Amino acid sequence: MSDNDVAAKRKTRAKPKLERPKLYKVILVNDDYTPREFVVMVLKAVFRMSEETGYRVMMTAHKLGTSVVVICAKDVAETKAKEATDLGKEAGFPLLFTTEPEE
Ligand code: TYC
Repeated sequence: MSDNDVAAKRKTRAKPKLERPKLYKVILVNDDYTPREFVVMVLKAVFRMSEETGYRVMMTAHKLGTSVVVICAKDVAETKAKEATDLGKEAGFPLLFTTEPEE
């Protein structure tokens, strides 16, 4: 095989496909004990939400049971969910943030 043939072959060789990393949802779970204002404070502190967005996300969980907070990389989702849940725990509230893979 000549050098030219090798060069041509390289160009047509299939690139190994890099799988796009799966995205994860952070989910806020409603409970009967955590004060509404505390939930909004956590959403603002951990997820950098505005008061308005935090209130909307909190009220969605309050009314429907759960609310999607953010969709991001797995490690970020898990770190933030733990950070936010721990803030509730430290204050004596059962506030819960979970993660799940996006479809
Ligand atoms: N349901 C709580 C209350 O009435 C407020 C609340 C909202 C708690 C959303 C958790 O994920 C939550 N005080």
